Amino acid sequence: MNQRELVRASRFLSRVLRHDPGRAGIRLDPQGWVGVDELLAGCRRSGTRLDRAALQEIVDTNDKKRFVLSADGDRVRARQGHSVDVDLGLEPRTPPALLHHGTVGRFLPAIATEGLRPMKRHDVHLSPDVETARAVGARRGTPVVLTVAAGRMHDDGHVFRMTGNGVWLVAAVPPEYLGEP
Ligand code: HQG
Repeated sequence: MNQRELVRASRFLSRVLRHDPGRAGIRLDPQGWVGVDELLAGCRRSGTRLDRAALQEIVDTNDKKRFVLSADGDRVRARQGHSVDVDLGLEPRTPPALLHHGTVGRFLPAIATEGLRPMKRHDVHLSPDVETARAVGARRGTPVVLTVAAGRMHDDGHVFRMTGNGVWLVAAVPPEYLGEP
């Protein structure tokens, strides 16, 4: 598979493993896993070329390590970013004092009153470093990076989790914990 086909297959995987498994005629288990054989068959049926080697390559080389194979290699899932209901089984963890969220100016008035909400995803996604947050915000325009007082939130009882690729997840961030760096 060439690079373009790999990117296209990777986008398709994001869609079916996070948002719309029905598009490939597959079902995710409650933890978000699907059997590799079932996934590959579903991709074939829905017209996306993907074989075992290409899947492995996507898992290994995806820029954000969005996907992970089970230890035995029989199952695969997205690490985070789902809109379908899954329980990723991530343990609560103590976050660093500060985390960062990249967004754009047009959302700031709503964020100032409502705080950060997960919108279509399960959780608000936060980045440990400003650079990553800036890149996340830049997907939508000129990025604005907000600082989240994660340590203080944690002390106040908010539950944080971290995915295997370093993204921090929290249900919501009330406005009193937000600031600009
Ligand atoms: C904004 C990508 C109005 C929020 C990225 C964001 C990340 C509000 C958008 C990951 C709001 C939601 C997540 C409020 C939040 N009012 N707007 N109260 N609260 N927002 O895509 O953080 O490529 O769901 O600022 O790289 O942008 O998918 O979240 O702009 O890691 O692997 O509403 O998705 O990773 O957008 O991105 P998203 P996000 P992947």
